[in-house]
Amino acid sequence: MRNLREINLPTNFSSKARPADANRLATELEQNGVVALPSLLTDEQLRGMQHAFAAKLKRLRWNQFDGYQRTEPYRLMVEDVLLLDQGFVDLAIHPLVQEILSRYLGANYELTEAKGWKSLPTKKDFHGWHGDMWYDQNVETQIHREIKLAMYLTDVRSGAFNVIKGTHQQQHPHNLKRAEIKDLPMDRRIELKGPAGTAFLFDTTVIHRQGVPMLEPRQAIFYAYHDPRVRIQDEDVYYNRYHPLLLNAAFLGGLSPEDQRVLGFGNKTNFQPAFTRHEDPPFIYRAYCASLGISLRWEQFCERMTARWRRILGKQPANRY
Ligand SMILES: O=C(O)CCC(=O)C(=O)O
Repeated sequence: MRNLREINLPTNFSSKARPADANRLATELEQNGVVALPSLLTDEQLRGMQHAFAAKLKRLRWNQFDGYQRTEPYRLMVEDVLLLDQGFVDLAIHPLVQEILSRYLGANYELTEAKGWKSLPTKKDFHGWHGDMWYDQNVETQIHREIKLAMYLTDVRSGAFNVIKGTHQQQHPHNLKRAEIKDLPMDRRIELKGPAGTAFLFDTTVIHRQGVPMLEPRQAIFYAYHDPRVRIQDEDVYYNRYHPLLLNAAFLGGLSPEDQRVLGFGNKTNFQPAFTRHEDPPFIYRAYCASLGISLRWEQFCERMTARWRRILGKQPANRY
């Protein structure tokens, strides 16, 4: 198996993208379906992102407590990371990333999803070889192009992103069956281990997966770029997966018209007015809501009782704030 060091990995780039670098990296992406990027952010930007991401991972999102979402056993999901820190936005519209993407995806691509997750240690093979399904394969005959930009926020020594070089743009993306996996050219497998800040681009039709085993927790972000005019598969419309990006006004200073276009400013193509999730929340959610109502009423009762006793005993109420 090849590893990250064996695919060209330049060490440092200024924030100005040189056309020759972009050409070389776009060519490698075209050939292999994956390309490792040079260091795109400063240490300070990376630290800001790690700090903000770790804060979201402190607790499960609930009521007024912001946090991660958990819908599967081995990953804690952090949605809409562009809200969290300037670095996440700077990465999304980095000049070198834009130069490569416009070569590979054409002029109409946008950033359509920006999220990340903490993968928990496990030996379980829960996320097998696949290409990412996103467009409606019932109506779209063409194999559409989508690129993901990935960046590790922790050092990754196990459970790294795995990819089979050169398998992109050959078939509509799907989860591979056992028989297909048997025929994969495993001599072209690359495992992208690397320190925090390691970034790479891949065509999401390339056969890829999270590596097993995952021996220590891994934090990473994955941004998806594609043409938002392509019809999305029903499942993703149902869950409103490719909703317009949620952004933080504090991080949107100094954007060029092209940055704004990439971030989808003013594009309502995939906006679903008054969207709410279609499925009913599980029983545990209703139990939480009921217990919240009871605990709020109990709190109010206790406050009233305390106030009454203070009046009886002639004491001033304690300042709560
Ligand atoms: O988490 C990983 O390493 C794999 C990510 C992946 O399969 C995906 O983003 O489609």
